[in-house]
Amino acid sequence: IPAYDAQAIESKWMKAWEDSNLFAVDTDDSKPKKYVLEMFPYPSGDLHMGHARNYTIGDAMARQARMRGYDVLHPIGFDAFGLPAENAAIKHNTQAAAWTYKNMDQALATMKRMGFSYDLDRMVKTCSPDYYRWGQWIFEKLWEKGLVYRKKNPVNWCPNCKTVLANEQVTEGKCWRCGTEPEKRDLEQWYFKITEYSQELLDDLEKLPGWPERVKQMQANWIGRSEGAEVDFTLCDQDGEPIEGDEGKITVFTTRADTLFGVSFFVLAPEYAGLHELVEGTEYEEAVTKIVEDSKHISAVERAQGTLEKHGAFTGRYVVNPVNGEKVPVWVADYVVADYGTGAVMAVPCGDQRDFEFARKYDLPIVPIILDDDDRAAVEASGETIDTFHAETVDWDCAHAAEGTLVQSGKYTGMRGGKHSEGEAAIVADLEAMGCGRRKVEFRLRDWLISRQRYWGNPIPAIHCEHCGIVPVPEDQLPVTLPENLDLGAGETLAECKEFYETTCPVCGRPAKRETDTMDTFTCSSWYYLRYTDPHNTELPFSREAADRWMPVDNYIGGIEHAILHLLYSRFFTKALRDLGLLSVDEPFTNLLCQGMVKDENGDTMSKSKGNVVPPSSVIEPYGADTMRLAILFIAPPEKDFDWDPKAVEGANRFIKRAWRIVWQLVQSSDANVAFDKSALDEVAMKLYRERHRTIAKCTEDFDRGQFNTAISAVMELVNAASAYLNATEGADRDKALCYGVAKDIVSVLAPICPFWADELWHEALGCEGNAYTAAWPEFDLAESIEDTVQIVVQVLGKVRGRIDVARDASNEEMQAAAEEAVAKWLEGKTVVKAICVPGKLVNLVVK
Ligand code: ANZ
Ligand code: ZN
Repeated sequence: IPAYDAQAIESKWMKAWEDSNLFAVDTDDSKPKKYVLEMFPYPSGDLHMGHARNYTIGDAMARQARMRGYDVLHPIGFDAFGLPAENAAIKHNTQAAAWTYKNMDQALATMKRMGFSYDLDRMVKTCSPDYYRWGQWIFEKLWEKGLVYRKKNPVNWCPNCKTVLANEQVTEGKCWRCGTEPEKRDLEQWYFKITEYSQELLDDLEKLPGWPERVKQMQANWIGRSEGAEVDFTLCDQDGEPIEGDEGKITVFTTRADTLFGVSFFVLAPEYAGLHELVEGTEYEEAVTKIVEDSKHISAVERAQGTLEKHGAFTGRYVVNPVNGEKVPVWVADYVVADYGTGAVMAVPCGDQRDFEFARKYDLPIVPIILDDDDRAAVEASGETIDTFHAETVDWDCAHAAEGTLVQSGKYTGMRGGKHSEGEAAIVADLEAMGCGRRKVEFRLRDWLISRQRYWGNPIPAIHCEHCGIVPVPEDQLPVTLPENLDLGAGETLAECKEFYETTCPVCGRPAKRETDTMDTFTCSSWYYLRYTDPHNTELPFSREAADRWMPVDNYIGGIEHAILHLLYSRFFTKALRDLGLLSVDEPFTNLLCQGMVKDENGDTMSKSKGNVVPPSSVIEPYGADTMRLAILFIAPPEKDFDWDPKAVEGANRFIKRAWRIVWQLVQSSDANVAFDKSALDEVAMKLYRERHRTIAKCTEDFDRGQFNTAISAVMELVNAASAYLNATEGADRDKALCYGVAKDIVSVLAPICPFWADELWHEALGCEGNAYTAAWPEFDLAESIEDTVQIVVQVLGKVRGRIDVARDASNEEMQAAAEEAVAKWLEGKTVVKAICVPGKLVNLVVK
């Protein structure tokens, strides 16, 4: 038996696969398609363990799908624009492109070394003009469709990254990339109108049973749909006189119109559009201005969470409550955010905790208008009724009653209150009739701010002309290419690069200025999976035919950190491109597998700064890529985190070597030319035969679910069974066809996991042509794994007296006869009056 020499085998097959272009896509319409995709990497350096895990999972799936007869698309590329390249270029005084291409080459070499079955002819690099050209083209199509617009708005500006951030990119109040707290700046920026799709993005989550529940939940929360109503309040001054000179009303969004009788004050967001006019020149202006200024230093996310101390000031104005004509003071406070609802809130401190805290702090009235069941019971116990209940204030220490009975609420008193309650419906109906309220659905999702003031990204294809306004770059002039000679080290930006921005207006021909913002790199990763279906198309980003042939992606594998941003943006792009007539599907990814993290031996996340990174090369060099792949898949189910364990690598390596030996031994006892004959198998051989069917059945099912660890356990059992067979038949006759068949089975089921190992055995041991990769997945029949006999329990008067083997299909009479024989000594001198038979389980003999 030849020794297992991982390095020699792996370099031999790596070259052979490349030479024969083994992983080129067939595009064979007669076969069902399977699109297996791993989230493409950002080329920040060589691959790390997290990548290795991600791609190993995808590769095992893709390879197995291919063996099972699918036409498989399994591509890779690079998400190559972005700040790290720019920062590295500044630091090392090189070009961002050079840094990026060097890293991509390095990562690619490791991918090949790992044996990943990518069709490299379909590679997409987002920084290459033949890709980003189509990103610009899509931008212009979306623009034509009204899905792109510019707006001046307070935006999140990261002072460290020197660019604006989308809402989604501010996580826990910090820049998602560098952790710096963003500032608010009023800037005119480009937006994608993702909110046009809010409802569909929410509804279609139901079309995704193959996604983890928690990811769908996160998306649903982010989209944040709320059903409620808008209510109009008339503005007035201290004496109840209507205020002139403006619209004269303030509209709020509320999910709790049922609580209108409990409104004891009003709160505007510090950014509320009409706020300044309300207080201008009054004694309240100073205090209000201070709140406005101070709130700029608190992120909208934190403000919306409602956990911070609340600050506010009275504006000197009032509004009239439409349901009871009462005058209510208007405040400004930082816990109300500008970009939700109308930026104004009717405060009901008895029902809303934020309003409650604010009322306590500023000594505003808290009028109980809704009682929960306990409050109600207490009221009734004191002899009062709901109708007569009267109280000016409460002695509670927090807001009560998300749901309960309405009190002190005019004709609505006694109705149920709460979200979507009877009381809410009744009040909204009346407001609608009075013309001062209407049903409203709000979404938390905001439009996607895509402008970035950074160089290394896709230039926004627009031109600013003093005469014609902002016009798109004509299609035949795309792409707008990035200049390569920017002096980033000296701090030069696109906005300072004359050669780039000086241009002429495509409409009037006068001198004009090119847009210098680039697109958020998340725009590049929102459609790369579509470009893979048709990567060389020079007429379109992809043909509809190609997209429809391959989409949706059947298995998408990547990290949970993309649960919101990337996945939501990609879903939006798919829907928008569908509506442009470019493809047919509604959703891009049918099944989503979020792989767990690889942590260090102590359960810490690996990072360069902690110095605890285990590079893939530290396993590949001593043990080989197959061992690495096996270890990664065996150590834990793919969606679970695991702590890196060098022992797992050793264990995987031991198993590979053992399986190698067993396959060779089986082959040496076999003859490929002897036809298999089941009836020739003795009981020892039958055991191995059954194990073979069981293992393949289990592997097939587990691979489908991505549960490689249990599939590998099953293969280990088959290897054990083969070893047991070889031992039991030492020196005796072995079934030649069975030995060959099982050897081939072991190689086949491990081929998606240990592909180099498998191809070496495929050729050298099994003497087969071609590759295990293109061979068929072994057939199985679960029925063949079942033994013909079963063990059953024999009881006498309910006590276990023995166990016997009976034929699986034995009749009750046969079971009883066998049972009586087995426990004869317990039956001496007695008569069996009855036998209770449970087929496959037990016989209970009732005796006298
Ligand atoms: C009166 C009320 C009474 C409210 C009550 C709640 C409870 P969701 O469910 O998230 O949609 N609200 C509206 N706009 C706001 C803004 N811009 N900033 C801060 N809060 C705002 O929340 C809707 C509720 O959040 C609305 O219903 C409003 O307070 C508040 F017992 O109105 B409610
Ligand atoms: Zn012009």
